Order: sequence, then C-alpha cells, then structure tokens
Amino acid sequence: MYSGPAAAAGPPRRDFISVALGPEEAVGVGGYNNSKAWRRRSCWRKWKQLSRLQRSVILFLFAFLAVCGVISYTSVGEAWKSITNKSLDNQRTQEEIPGLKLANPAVLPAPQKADASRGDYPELSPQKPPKLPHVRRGPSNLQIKAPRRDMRLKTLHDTVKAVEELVEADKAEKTEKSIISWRGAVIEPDQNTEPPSTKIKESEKPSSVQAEDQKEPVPINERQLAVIEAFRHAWKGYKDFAWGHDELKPLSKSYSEWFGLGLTLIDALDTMWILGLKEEFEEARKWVANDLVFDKNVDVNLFESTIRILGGLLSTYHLSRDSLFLEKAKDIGNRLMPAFKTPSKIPYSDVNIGRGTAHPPRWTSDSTVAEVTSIQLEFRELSRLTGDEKFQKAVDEVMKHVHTLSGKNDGLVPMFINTNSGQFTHLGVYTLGARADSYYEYLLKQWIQGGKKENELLEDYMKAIEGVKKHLLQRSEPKKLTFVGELAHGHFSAKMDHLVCFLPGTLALGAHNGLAADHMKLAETLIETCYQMYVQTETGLSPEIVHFNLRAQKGHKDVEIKPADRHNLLRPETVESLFYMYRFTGDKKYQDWGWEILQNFNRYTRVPTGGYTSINNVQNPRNPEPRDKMESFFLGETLKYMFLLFSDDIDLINLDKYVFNTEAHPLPIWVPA
Ligand code: DMJ
Repeated sequence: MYSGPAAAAGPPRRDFISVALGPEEAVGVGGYNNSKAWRRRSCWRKWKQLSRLQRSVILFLFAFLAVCGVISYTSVGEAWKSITNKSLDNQRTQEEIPGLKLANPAVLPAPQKADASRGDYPELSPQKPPKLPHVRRGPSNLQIKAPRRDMRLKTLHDTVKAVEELVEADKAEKTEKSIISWRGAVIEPDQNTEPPSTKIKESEKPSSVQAEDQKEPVPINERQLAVIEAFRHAWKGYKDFAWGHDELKPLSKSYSEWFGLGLTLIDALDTMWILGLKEEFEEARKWVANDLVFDKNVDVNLFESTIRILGGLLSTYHLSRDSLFLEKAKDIGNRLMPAFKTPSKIPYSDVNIGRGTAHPPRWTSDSTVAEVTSIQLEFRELSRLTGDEKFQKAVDEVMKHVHTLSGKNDGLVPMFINTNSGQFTHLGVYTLGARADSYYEYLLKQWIQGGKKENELLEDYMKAIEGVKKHLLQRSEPKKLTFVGELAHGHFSAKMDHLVCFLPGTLALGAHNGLAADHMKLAETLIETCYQMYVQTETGLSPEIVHFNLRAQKGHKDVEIKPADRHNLLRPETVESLFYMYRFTGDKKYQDWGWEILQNFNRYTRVPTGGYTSINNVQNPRNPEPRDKMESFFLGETLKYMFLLFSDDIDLINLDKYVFNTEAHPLPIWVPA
C-alpha cells in the first residue's frame, strides 16, 4: 500500500486513521520473520502507535459489526426487505393519488395501492412478493454492504433500536399478508387500530393481529351460485342502462338520480367482493377511482348517504385493503360534518356536500330519530381509521343526549327530535318500524362494535326490548303469530312494517353476545311471523306493511293487507334476520325459507333484459305491477344476506369479528369476542 512521502520522512501523523505499514515493519529489517511471537509483538506495536481516537474508532467498529452480525443473522434480511417494500408502496400510493395525503398515517393500517388508472387491485391477482434488486435471502442478508444512507450514520444504540423496529415491521407485514383473502376463505377484519378515545389494552388486542393460519376455502354451493346468478343479472341491467347513476329503472331501461353519486354501485361494492365477482368489482373500482366526485352542489340525506356511501366505502376498504376506498370515505365523511352544526348538536337531515351547508327539511326543523341515531357505527369507525376524533365525538354526543331525554316510554322512543331544542317531538307514538327502527339496532351494534363496554348503550337497548315486550307484542289469529305492533297515544295498532323484520336478527345477535336467552326465544317466534308475511300472500313476497288479525274470522288469514301497502321494494330485513338465525342455530329451515323468497323474487320481480324491479302488488301473481325501480339495497343488502344465509362458512364475515351496519356493510368489531 502506498504510504506517501510524509510517512516515509518522519513520524506518522496522529490525526487520521492509518493502517499503512512502513517498509521495515512490512518486511522486517533482518529479513522475513513470520514467527507467532514476532507477529504478536508487531501488531501490539502498531496498536500502540495509533492515537487514542484511532483506537476508539477501531474498537467501536468492531463492536458495531459484532452486534449487527448477531442480530441480523436471525431476521434483518427479511425485515429489510419488508421495509423496502413498504416504502415503495407508500411512495407509489402518494404518487398515484396526488393531493390525497393520509391525514394520520401513523394510525392507518398499511394501505394498498390506490391506482386510479390501473384496473386491477393487489389481492385479486396471485400475490407475488415484489421483486427487489440486490436483496438476497438468508442469514447473510445483514445488509452491511448496502445499508440505507441514514443507517450508516447511526450510533450503535440507534442501530440496535432500528433493527428491533425492522423486526416488528416484518412481523406486522407477515400478519397483514396472512389475513388478506378473497371471498370463500377467511376474511379477517382489520381491527388493529385503536379507537382514538379508548386505548385498547395489550391483552385485549384482537386475535386477527396475531398470525392466524388460513383455513381451506369452503366451496360455494348451488344456492349461493343462484345468488351469484341473480346478482349478475341485476348488475347487467345496472351496467347497461344506469352505469354510474343512483338507481336502475329496469323497465324503461334508464335510471333515476337521488344524490347523483352512483348509489347502487357503491352499495354493491362489498357484495361483489364477498360474492367473489372479481371482474365486476374491478370495473366498479375504476369508476370510483375515476368518476366518483363528492365536490358537487347537491343536497344529500345525512342518514342515507352515511349508511350507503360512507358505510359501503368503509367496509369495502376493510375487505379489499385498498386505500382508494378509505380516501373516498374520508372525503364524504368530512363533507357530511356540517350537518352537526345545529343549536342542539342533533344533526340536520340534509347536507349540501359541495357547499358545506346543512338544513332540515323545508317543512320542519325536526329530524327523524332513527336517522340521527343510526350513523354512529360509520362515523366512529372513520375516527378510528383516521385518528381524527371529530367524527366520533359528533355522533357520540347525539347518543349521550338521546340517552338523557324524557319522552321515552319504557325505553321506546318517539319518531322525531327537534334540531333546535334537542327534544323529542310528536310524543306518544311508538313503533319499531319506519323512523325509529335502526335506533334500536344501533344501540346493540354500537355496544358490540366498541367491545361491549359502553354501558349506557346496553342499558338503553335492554330497556327498549322490555318496552317492546310490554307495549308492542301481540299474537294474531288464527295462527297465533307473535308480532310487533305500534302504540299511538295509548292505543295499540296491529300494524307491522316489513322494516320491523330486522328485529329477530338483532335480538339473536344480542343473545349471541351474552344477552338474555329469552331474546333468542323471541327472535325465533318473530322470524316465523316475518316468514308468514311472505307465505300468506299470493306471490310469496311480503308487502311493505301488514295488519294482523287479532280476532279469528272465518276465511281470514293472520295477515291483512291494505291496498296502499301491498308493494314490495325488494327489501332485505327478513332475509337479514334469516341469516342471523341460521348462523346462530344452524337450523336449515331458515335457509329453506330464504331459498323460497329468492325464487319468488326471481318469479315476480326479475326483468328479462336485466335487473329486478320493485312491484306494486304482492297479491296479484298474474300482474304484480312492476314499479320500474331497483333500489340500491337490493344489491347492497338483500342479495348479500341471501349469499351469507346459504353459506355454511361462519368465517365468511364472522359475526364475532364484524358488525353489519344497517345497510349490510360489515365493519370490524374493535375488540372481538
Ligand atoms: C335500508 O336502506 C336500510 O336497511 C335501512 O335501515 C332501512 N331501509 C332500507 C332497507 O329496507
């Protein structure tokens, strides 16, 4: 090695590291001497000639290399790779959605790419690990050769810490990979972020974040295939005649707009995921990426857009892990927030999502009780995912306020609430049907979502069910069907909306979560009644509203239908409850009942050129009077619940891990049972 003229001329400089050997030491003045003693002495002399700084630096380097060597032998190679992948992914995500930076990346699970122009999405194609140049496998992967630039400058302590972080990141990535799957296999929810206000204790961390082996996919059966066929037929109509619009008008081969936000398409996204309709999903995703714009001067109903759009996007995000859907959910969530700017904090019914203004309906300053109390699952989840508390705060405040209100009757609530005073209005009328229904549903479901800790919710739910038993239950003649009627100023009415048929499912869900066993008994009797609402009509399809006979009359069935009530809107509630009942009891009769209903939908509501239609008259099989409209919930809810009902795979949306919003969009339970 060349030592330069200075080294040859005088004593070596001591302010830099030099391991250059002078000619005498290198070869030895008296000729070549390679004895051990000579070598030891020579090395020692060299060492002593070094400055203190030089010695410290060499010692430090040795220590550094030794520690890195030991640690990296086990895991650095893989971890390194994972970090590199992650940073590549993040980089891609941000490049692909310019302007859409994650507000709180720290609390978000690692997002998948959100490529607006790309048609595919990661989980649908075989999962090949991305190729990384120059990264070898195995223990020798201690990447001292090619560490990241910033790593070279780290102190030993920092390095060890960084290595530990890499190991953690690696574990997290492995877990994430193991829980992403397509329909038919386990779909694990992403529960591993914390609600902003409640810290989940280490011991309560959901099982899904521990590595879980995936089980074999359960094959799809004949009935499920029939649901897929029905969905495809409905989708064909929507695609051909209403693409990107709110609802299909299958007879006139056109569409109707409500909010102008592609309602059916968004409502159907997670159904397609669950049914395994990859191509359809991919096409719909493209539309969301390229054409779904919320910056529009349009009034939307807060409740409907929350349960269908926000709920649909959130659940699709959870199933697909595609950050596109979360970004869209954040966008619509933010745009809905002006609704809460009222004197009482009880939200207005309508919001202009482009202008950021909100207002009640033209004729009143009241909001509907079910509407203001059935947006909580979605906004709470949005807070959990974004780390932004404002969403949860706004909806929790509504629940807390309603909890304290007077005007309830043994836990039963009136149907209206004033946005100025915050008080119930139109007191004295109690129903589990329209305008109150999902208040009861969301009491239980929020309690489940939050890990069964929010006692006020449970208290209100239990009280309300007691109120139902005390005031609203009656038995019909001749079959003695137990039904849920209504109470108006002390007068019982034997009227029951089809909407009430959500109740058996909700009761069963409560019983499954440890609530009173008699709730399950009640669920069993009520689902029989709901089924009879179908069986006792000429088409085998339920009308919108029935009146039960309280007295036996010759030639009369239990169910009476008024001319104004004999329409069927393809609603999901009975099928929804059948799904819960089958999941919790395993009694095949529930599947058979659902199968009959599907066949009757096919018989009376299917439009040959594509799509299904609401009908005006369930009592006339020869002419059910098609209404020329396919509601978005037929794809979002009815067919989804059908598919799940016919499945024997309890992990296909496991009810201990997911809670369905009122539009059948599954959201993760924060602390699963
Ligand atoms: C859906 O939008 C929701 O299920 C809501 O809670 C009630 N109405 C329809 C379905 O019938």
